[in-house]
Amino acid sequence: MPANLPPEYFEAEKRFKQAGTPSEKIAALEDLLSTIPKHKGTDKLRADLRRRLSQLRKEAASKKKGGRGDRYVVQKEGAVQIALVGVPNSGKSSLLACLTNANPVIADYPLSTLVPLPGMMPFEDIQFQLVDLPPIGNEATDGWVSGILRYADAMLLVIDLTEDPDIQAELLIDQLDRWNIHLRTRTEIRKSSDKVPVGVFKRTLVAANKIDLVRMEDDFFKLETKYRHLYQCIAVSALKKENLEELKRALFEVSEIIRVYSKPPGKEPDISTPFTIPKGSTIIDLASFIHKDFLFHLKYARVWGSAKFDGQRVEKNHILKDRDIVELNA
Ligand SMILES: Nc1nc2c(ncn2[C@@H]2O[C@H](COP(=O)(O)OP(=O)(O)OP(=O)(O)O)[C@@H](O)[C@H]2O)c(=O)[nH]1
Ligand SMILES: [Mg+2]
Repeated sequence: MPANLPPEYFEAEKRFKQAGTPSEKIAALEDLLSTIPKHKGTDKLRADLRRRLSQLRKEAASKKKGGRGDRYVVQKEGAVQIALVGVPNSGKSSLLACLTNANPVIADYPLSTLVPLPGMMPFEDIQFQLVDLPPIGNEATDGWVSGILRYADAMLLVIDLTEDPDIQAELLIDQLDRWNIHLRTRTEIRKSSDKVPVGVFKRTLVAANKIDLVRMEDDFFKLETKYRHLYQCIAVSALKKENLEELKRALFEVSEIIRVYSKPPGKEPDISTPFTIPKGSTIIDLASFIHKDFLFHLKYARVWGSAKFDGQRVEKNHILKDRDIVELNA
């Protein structure tokens, strides 16, 4: 056991030991992992815990229908999994219907969505998976909904502009915080003395829906002014299909991924199916993403796009940019 673990580790460890259902165990273990400082001395502990986490996730996925908290698991597809989060009737299902190929129930009564429904949203040459969910704050579904949220890559908060939008946003953020699901803010700058909250951190975007029913200047700007330093806010109308292209682009940006096309040496690049990797990834990251063996055998790489000139040989720590074409030479 490394000597310099913070007190939060021991609190989280206690909760992990007390966790009952598989989904509680997964949640507690994720929290536990987030408390461990990253350095050489903790490598082994983190690796051990990650192995246990992946084992628990596998068990939960193979069960699918189980106890309270793990009734549903949505298998990830596409570049990023984005969960729709909102109060009843805010328009989550309506947005899913106009952004993806899915056909959810849309109704003017609250609690019309009862089970998770994924749909694929095309954006340029990649696909995002959106997951429609029942509203937050419903005791019957909150258990498994929170389980899905912890596992998703990003959150799309869907706010109904006709119903006290800033109270809705506050309510959602507070509830997520209570589940130790924290919305990652735009700047995320912390002083070293700040206590880092236990839990998972999610990329977040706010879709302020039903702009067709309210005045942009009054209702949307009020919400935006309050939250724009934390999360990007986009005014949309699912009903009138307004601003949906902006919403898609913002989802791409908030996802912080880049597209990279691979080019076999001496051949044309494959520009039909890009690899999607995190922003800031290097040649080494790309090679290990494609195949571990690549990493060991990689001799050099050429890049078209972010290099000074096309086809330039670059260092292995060269940082890739969206839409780069890369030739890996083993
Ligand atoms: N005017 C207007 N109505 C909308 C818009 N988006 C959704 N609605 C309406 O709002 C109501 C609720 O929409 P849903 O998409 O079912 O809302 P939801 O968030 O999925 O609701 P739950 O699943 O019950 O949480 C329906 O009557 C929709 O037609 C919009 O942009 N403008
Ligand atoms: Mg719905």
